[in-house]
Amino acid sequence: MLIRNVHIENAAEPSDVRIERGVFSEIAPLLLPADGEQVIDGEGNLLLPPFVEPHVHLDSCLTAGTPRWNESGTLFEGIAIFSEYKPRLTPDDVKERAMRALRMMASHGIQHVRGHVDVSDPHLTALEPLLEVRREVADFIDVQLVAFPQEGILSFPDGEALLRRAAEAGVDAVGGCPHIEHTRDMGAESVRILMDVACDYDLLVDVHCDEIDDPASRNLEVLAALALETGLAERVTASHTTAMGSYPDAYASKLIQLLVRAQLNIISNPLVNMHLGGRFDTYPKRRGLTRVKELAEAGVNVAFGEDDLQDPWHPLGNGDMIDPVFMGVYAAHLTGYDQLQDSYRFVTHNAARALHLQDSYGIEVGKPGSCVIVAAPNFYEALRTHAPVTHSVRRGQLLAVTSPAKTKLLF
Ligand code: 17E
Ligand code: FE2
Repeated sequence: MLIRNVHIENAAEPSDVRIERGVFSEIAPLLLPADGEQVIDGEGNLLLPPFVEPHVHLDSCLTAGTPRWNESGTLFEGIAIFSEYKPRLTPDDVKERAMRALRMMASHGIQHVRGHVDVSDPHLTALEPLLEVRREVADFIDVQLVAFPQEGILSFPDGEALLRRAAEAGVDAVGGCPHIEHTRDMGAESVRILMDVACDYDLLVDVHCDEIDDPASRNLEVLAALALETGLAERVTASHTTAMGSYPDAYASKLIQLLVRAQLNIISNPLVNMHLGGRFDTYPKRRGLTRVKELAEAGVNVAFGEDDLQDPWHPLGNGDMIDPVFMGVYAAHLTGYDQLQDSYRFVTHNAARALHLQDSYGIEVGKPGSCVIVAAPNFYEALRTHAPVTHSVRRGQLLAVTSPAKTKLLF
């Protein structure tokens, strides 16, 4: 396959890109098509590596309104509603919704997903169907699954045993929810337990950590200290960490240094954090986000996720990574020109790094020939115009094509 006339990752000059046997084989200013070679005209548009959705809940997606809508907009009402939904979960229901959500994501150029599966369920109903989905979608999307103890490891009956059962069943990563545990001590202990499980099963770690507007919620320091101590380091991710938006500056500064040393990844979910955060404030009202800009400037790897597509924690969401970036650059004050141009990294390279995909990810000769064409000459324009992904190519195969909408002014 030959992709002609594309600007690779905001490059000023256009290039041509060849993919052979599923791998990028040539990148040059001008390449001529071989006999019978499939040619895609990039029309001077932007070529990026595929979008990566590093944080989404595949078991709850597309359930919004059942059994009821989250009217308070709090994390806690969301948890209560999904716990009411859990008895209705069936393998078919989980599979059908997850499949539909993954196809939506694929239509927007996402080719890698990290999905959380709630294991605060004595029957682990959602786990087996999602393991099946992971296998069934492998040709169009890579899925990692995280065992996520939504209602706690110590505060939910048999929480640790359920986590270990999920690890045994073949998840890719171990999660936690320490700020939801009954006490601070239990929160810290839950982090120790989940790190033990990760070490025992040689898994990645991705913890819903300190997702609360409470400056006293400080489980991230425990996670980072253990990441350093165990050597799991860059295999560890903390998601949300919204309490950091409420920490005093002196403490935040000390913590950020620890995160840098521990090589921890941070995943922020700007849409859902803005939606759920600040709900207990009158005025001034907090934004609900972690310190995205300060973390990134200090050298911490920060990625953005969408978190939810139409479920008790997010009434909207459609699997388009432009949305969390758009919200994120406003909420985190990353609206300088270069910051806007570079912001695609939150949902491409940075997210790939959090998912440990580096070796197989990126537009470079010798790497898997996977990429997306976005209908804009650079990412600044893509963000401004909410440009669609016109082509999603995976290992040299065209997966999805979208025609941009055209408006004719009738005056
Ligand atoms: N569960 C949780 O604890 N936090 C979230 N943001 C979601 C589910 C979506
Ligand atoms: Fe989440």
